[in-house]
Amino acid sequence: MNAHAPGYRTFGPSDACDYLRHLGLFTANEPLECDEIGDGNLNLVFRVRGAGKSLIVKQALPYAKVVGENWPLSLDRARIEGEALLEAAKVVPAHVPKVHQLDPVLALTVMEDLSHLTIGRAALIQGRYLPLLGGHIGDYLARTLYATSHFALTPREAKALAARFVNPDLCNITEDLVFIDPYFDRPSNDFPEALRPTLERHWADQALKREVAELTRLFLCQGEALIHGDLHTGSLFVSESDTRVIDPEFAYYGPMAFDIGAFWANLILSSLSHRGHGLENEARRAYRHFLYDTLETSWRHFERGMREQLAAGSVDPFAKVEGYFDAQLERWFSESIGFAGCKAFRRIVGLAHVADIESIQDPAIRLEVKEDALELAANLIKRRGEFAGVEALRAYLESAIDD
Ligand code: SR1
Ligand code: MG
Repeated sequence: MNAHAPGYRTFGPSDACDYLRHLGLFTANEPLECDEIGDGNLNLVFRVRGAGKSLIVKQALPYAKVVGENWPLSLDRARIEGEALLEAAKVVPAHVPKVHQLDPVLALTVMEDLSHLTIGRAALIQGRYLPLLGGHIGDYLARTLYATSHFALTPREAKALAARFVNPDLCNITEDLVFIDPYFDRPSNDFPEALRPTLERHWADQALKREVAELTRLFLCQGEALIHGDLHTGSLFVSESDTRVIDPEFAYYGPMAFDIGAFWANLILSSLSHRGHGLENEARRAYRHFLYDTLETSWRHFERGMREQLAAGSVDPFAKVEGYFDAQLERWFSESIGFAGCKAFRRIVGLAHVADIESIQDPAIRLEVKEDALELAANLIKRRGEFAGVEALRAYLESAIDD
């Protein structure tokens, strides 16, 4: 229960069934099966199955599930998530789950069940090839980010939209867990003691901290577009032919490159992690090739999509000034690399880790991968302005991860 939210109550499986019956999404007498399947950090997720269909009821808890009731969190994130999915559906309906109902009082969203697909992170750990993933994510990024930016909206329209997505609690999680805590010896951090000497070196690196401070400032101050805010591979449902982006509860008006960097960080961590997942040399190299193709394709689709939309019309009077949009693309590119570094660094040091690396069975390899991830992440952060283009970034990753 949350004293600040009249009408809110925490659901159990039978509440989820009754709720869907009440909405007429299932008939009154239809036998239903319901399981709580949430494995994320923050919410309850019920899958309700009837004779011919299956739906998801996702409900926010008034605290962070992963930590407990002593970390209260605004229930408004459920409205933000549902509304962000509806905004995305206006421009990329093929890449988000269909929303059937949004209930801000009960802090829940009823949506399409995508369990015929696989969570992106699990697919990458299994070494599955997803030939359309990079293009789909690049398209998703180009469409969602352009549509909510000042290239597509007047300043007044953008401010009205931004006002609906003020998300201080969830932004604060990112501010602390992604940008601040991992660069200091803080109690929320979680790392093996064997990593401490390496971390002490990074913590003493003033150049690294200066660049992280600048990227933090962008996250705090650069409200360019409605971003997903947590676009890691666990926020994707995938198959060989389908890609859906889920979980935009961290959505707010922020730097576009934060979403791009989040996706790239998770591809890079996957690439590093395959040292410990049993693929033979050639198979590992081939799989890394696929991961870098995915990164490169996501950027190419993003860039092409942004240029196409700009050519089709922009409300920004400077949009077609020679060199202006090219400069924006260059900025988004280098910022994406920097944010990728931050998102990779936090997954090694901070509170929330990634299964790609934690599931490596051999502790020595796991530690080695963590050391390498930190080194690579720090370099991406510090050297983000040095890459001439996505081929150069790819070449750097290929040379840095070459075991
Ligand atoms: C307390 S929440 C920890 C992490 O889970 C989410 O997916 C976000 O990445 C957040 O930082
Ligand atoms: Mg999530």
